[in-house]
Amino acid sequence: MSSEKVLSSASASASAPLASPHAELCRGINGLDKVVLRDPRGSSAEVYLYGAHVTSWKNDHGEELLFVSSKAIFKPPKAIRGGIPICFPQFSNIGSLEQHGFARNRLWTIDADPPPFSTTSSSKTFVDLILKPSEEDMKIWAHSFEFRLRVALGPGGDLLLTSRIRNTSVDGKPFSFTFAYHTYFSVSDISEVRVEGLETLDYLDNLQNRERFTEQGDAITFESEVDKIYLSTPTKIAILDHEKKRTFVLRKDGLPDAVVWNPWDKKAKAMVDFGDEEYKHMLCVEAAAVEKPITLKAGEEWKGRQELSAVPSSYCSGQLDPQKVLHGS
Ligand code: TA6
Repeated sequence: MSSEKVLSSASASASAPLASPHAELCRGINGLDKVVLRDPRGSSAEVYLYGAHVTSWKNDHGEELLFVSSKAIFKPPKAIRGGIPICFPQFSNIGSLEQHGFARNRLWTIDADPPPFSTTSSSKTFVDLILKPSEEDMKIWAHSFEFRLRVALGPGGDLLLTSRIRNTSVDGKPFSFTFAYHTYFSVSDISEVRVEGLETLDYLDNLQNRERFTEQGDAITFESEVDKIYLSTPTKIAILDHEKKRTFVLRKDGLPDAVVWNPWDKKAKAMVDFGDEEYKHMLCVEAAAVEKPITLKAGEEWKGRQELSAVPSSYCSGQLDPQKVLHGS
C-alpha cells in the first residue's frame, strides 16, 4: 500500500472512539496517526496506528526508555526502526514472508468493541488496536485472523502489551505462526549493560547459521554483534544499565523464547535507517515464540503478553540483587 493511501485511510480508520480518558488520537511524524497515552501519575507512551508500533515509553520523570533511531523512516511500507515492532505472522526470514512478517507494515485501526479482557489489569490508560488481513494479505498468507493488541500503562508506569490472535477461518483451516515483540531498549552505553536470566540456556546463534549452543556466561555482556534466540526462557529477564543505575525488567507470558540483538558497528553502518554510532545506545531483548511455532485451530485464540518496568538499580550498594529481581515477586 502506498504511503499516500496509508495516510488517507489512516484518518478514516482511526475515527473510532477511544475507550480510555487518558488516550488521545493525534497526528505524528509525516502525518501518521498515533495514540498518546498519558497516565495521571506522569508516565506516558505513544503508539502509531501504522504497525501498532509503540515508539515511546516515558517514566514519570519524562525520561524516554525506548530507543528509536534518529534515522527511522516513518513512511510506509518501511517499518519504523526502534520502539516495539510487532513481528507476526513470522519472526526472522525463515518462511515465505518478508523478514518479521507484515503486521508492522500495516495500518491498524482502533478496536472500538474489543471482547472483555480476562486479565486483572486495572489500567485505565490504554488503547485497543486491531488488524485483520486484507485481500492482498490473503494472497501472501492465506489465513483469516483477528489480531487485537492492547497497549496500556500500569499504575507504576509499567508498559503492558497484550496480543490476542484468533483464527477466524470459516473453512476450519488451522494456521501456525511465529511471533516477537521486537523491543528496542534505550541504554546509556552497551558496553556497560548486562542481561540476567538467560544464563545456562540453549540458544540458536543467527551469526553461526542458527546453530544451537548453550550459554556459558554468568551474565550476558556485549563486546561485539550479538544475534541469539534463547530457548525456553524464564518469565522474567533483567537488563541492567550500569551507568544509568537502571534495570529493565521484562516479564512475559505465552512467549517461551527471547531474542537478544545488537548489530554493533558493521551492521549499524549497513542500515540506512540506523545511525553508525547508535548501536552503543540500544539493545533489543525480544519476548518471542520462535523455536516452536504456535498453531491455532479454527476459532482458537492465543494470548501473548509482555510487561516492561524500569527500576532503579545500584549494584554497587548491593541494594538490588539481580537474582531477587528475577526470582522475586
Ligand atoms: O531480532 C533480531 C533480528 O532478527 C536480527 O537478525 C536483525 O535482522 C533484526 O532482527 C532487525 O530486523 P529488521 O527486519 O527490523 O531490520
